[in-house]
Amino acid sequence: MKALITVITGQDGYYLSKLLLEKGYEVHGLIRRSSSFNTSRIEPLMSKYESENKLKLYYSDLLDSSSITSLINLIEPDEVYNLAAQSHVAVSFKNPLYTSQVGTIGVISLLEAVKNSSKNIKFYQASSSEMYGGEDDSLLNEESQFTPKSPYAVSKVFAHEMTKIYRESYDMFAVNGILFNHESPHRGETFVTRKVTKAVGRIKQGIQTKLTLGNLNAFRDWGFAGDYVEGMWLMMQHSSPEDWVLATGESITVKEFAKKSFEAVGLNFEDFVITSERYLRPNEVDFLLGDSTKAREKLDWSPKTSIDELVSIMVDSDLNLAKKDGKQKR
Ligand code: NAP
Ligand code: G4F
Repeated sequence: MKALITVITGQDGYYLSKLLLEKGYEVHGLIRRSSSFNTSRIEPLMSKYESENKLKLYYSDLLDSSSITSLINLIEPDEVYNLAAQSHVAVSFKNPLYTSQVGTIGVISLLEAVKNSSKNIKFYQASSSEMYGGEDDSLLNEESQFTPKSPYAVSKVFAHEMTKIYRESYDMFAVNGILFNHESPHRGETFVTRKVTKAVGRIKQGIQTKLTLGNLNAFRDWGFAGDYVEGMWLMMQHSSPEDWVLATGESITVKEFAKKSFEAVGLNFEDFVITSERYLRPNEVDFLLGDSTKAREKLDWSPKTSIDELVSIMVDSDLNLAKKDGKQKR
């Protein structure tokens, strides 16, 4: 089996490519040109699988439709996983055009290339719980209404609906995975969980003194990214193409996540966390709680990692990184 992952260098790109390589797939991954190295997450996979020709990397960009079409025709993958997005909600308010271009035109380029291929290719679109808008404390499933609150969320609704249109119009195996927040030691450092656990490690090691956050009262349903990529793969193996929610079914506030993280190293959250308007958003998603009954029943998928285990995995990893950093500085 051949999979194409657009793109492979992000958090989910790492966990998904690892899963597929371990399953014996040939993995083809898009990377973007950057002025500095951007493959740090996948380097362990590159050293293990590139020499066996099981992992192949290609420079591209979702906005370069000619390159996307050429690569689909060259690789002829069995499955395409579209993970590419300007995925930071706060940044999407600052860069609405770019966020929207990648999330709309970029996704159509990919859908067109898949549709026009002579091969029957399955397509996965990374949809998001952010599309719901989180206006009240209801449990959200595949039937719940979307009320997007950011340029990011609007572009995800567009891509979600377009994926459905291609599925219904052209009989394509095209699925939307509506994933609630999922985190890991490989999470980008500007998302709140990783920002917290990185700071906890550094404060514990004496190389940082304070942590500045924004809204502490937002609720999120946080799971572990390693569990969620298994759900993505299961959706692609199901007998029919459908839309699926992946979530833990538990929601806690940013404040509770931060408290747990500081407690994990014996520190008190109140002694270190301050808040600043700088990190508030023009429009906030207050409450997200997912109901993944459909995936549990029809895909036999369930999250294996509890919120306390997730905190522990992330804090341990960031504490180790801070120890190394501290040694280098001495
Ligand atoms: P991530 O680490 O930010 O990865 C997103 C990837 O998109 C990055 O590798 C980035 O490339 C790439 N990208 C950005 N602009 C691009 C462009 N113009 N062309 C091609 N690639 C581009 O995010 P993630 O957490 O792994 O999330 C993966 C996908 O799932 C994203 O679409 C995200 O919106 C969606 N999602 C995530 C969550 C979550 O909680 N993690 C929940 C629901 C949905 P670089 O590596 O070069 O920057
Ligand atoms: O970690 P966040 O930036 O994630 P957010 O906005 O929920 O989006 C993530 O999950 C979505 C799925 O629902 C994905 F689609 C999306 O791509 C991304 O992966 O913020 C979480 C909450 C927000 O309410 C934010 O206002 O934390 C709050 N927050 C408080 N202080 C902060 C901070 N967020 C960030 N990034 N940085 C802060 O200092």
